[in-house]
Amino acid sequence: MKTVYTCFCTDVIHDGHINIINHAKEYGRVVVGCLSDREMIRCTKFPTTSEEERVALYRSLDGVDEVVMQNDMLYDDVISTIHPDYVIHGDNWKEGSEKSVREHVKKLLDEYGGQIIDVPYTYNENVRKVDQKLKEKLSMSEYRRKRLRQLIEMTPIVKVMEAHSGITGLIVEKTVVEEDNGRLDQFDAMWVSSLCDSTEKGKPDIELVDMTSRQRTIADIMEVTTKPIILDGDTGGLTEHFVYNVRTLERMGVSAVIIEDKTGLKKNSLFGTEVVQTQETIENFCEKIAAGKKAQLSDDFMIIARIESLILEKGMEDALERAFAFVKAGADGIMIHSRKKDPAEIFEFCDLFRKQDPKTPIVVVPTSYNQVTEDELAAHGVNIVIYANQLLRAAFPAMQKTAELILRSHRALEADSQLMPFGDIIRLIDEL
Ligand code: SPV
Ligand code: MG
Repeated sequence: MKTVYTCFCTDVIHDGHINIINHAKEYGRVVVGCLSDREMIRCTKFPTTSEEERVALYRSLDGVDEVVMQNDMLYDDVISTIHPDYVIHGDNWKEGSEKSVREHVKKLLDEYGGQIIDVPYTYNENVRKVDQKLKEKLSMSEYRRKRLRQLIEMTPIVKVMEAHSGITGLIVEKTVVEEDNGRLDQFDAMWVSSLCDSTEKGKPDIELVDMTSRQRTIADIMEVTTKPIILDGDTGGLTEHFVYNVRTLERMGVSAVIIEDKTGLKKNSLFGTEVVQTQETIENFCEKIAAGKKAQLSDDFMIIARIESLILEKGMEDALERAFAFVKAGADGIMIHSRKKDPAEIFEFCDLFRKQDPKTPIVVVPTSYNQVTEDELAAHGVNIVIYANQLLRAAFPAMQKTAELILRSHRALEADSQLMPFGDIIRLIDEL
């Protein structure tokens, strides 16, 4: 009896999956692989059910003889243990981001004479509806909100990119790359930065753009995306206001707010000690955290305390004292910020913090120490890395250059070669 293997990475079974099983049955014993959570995330398919639930679902299908876990998106683990005679898949993997996966599987099978069977991809109204429903489910506030906590458990480091509009949200949502080793990767979540949200509106980063406006930016992003959102909540404002904002944010489906331990007129941290900035007392900031935690209704929402001691040159001991106090007051995570050109003080903080607290998530923003890699950060116990402003900083010089070129040329022709073709921009956004 031959063995036919197929990998499923879905929470819902539709006509396409049934079609694959029916084809597979004709060739032999059908083994279905359940792609692990960790790999599903990297392939842009965030699971809405657990691995156990998916395994049970696949087991219940007519025609399936065995279900196994697949822990590698490139199939190395399952092919080396099962040695299937055939790997069967929808022919959509011949194109797009999964093409490299198919090529890798083919190489593995060629080594012992295994074969790929490409089944014409089923795309009908039922499949379209199921896909749409899944997408909608992921964008619902209760699913989106808890996704950050799930990601912290599922992946060694959660990769967060800034978004400050619908279109930048779409870039974070949809950008997928194929790495040199053939694996796919993508961002896990979005950061709604006070710097970018303010700069986009031509305003300084001094808590001038009010919470109603910040919520409008979040709503714009949420309308077209499904990934979780972390809000840069600046100082959190008055505690009496913060508690209302916590309720609003969690109701919207925001996963976390990060508030920084400053008081008075807040300026951007990257100014450091060049401008007057006052750190809040430990006692007052703990009260704000505790009030926020008391106000929130769901278990999913996270209030993360951001420590500015290293930015304001108050020393490592002060940073650590604050970190432990903020966690005790109820903070769900700690963000430690630095504007040094290398990550030494961040590593030192993380190592010392982790000695006493192995679990509380650590968040970092490597804007100035940008040589650091995600693997290095994860090795020091960091759970979330935020790329806080790079999309905005990439767009601004491109726009400025184009404005200058048109002004200088007294026409638009000279700028055209640097621009996205008109046909592409009008087709960029999917209509419902
Ligand atoms: C932001 O992105 O607005 C931040 C991070 O708060 S930083 O600009 O580095 O202070
Ligand atoms: Mg900010």
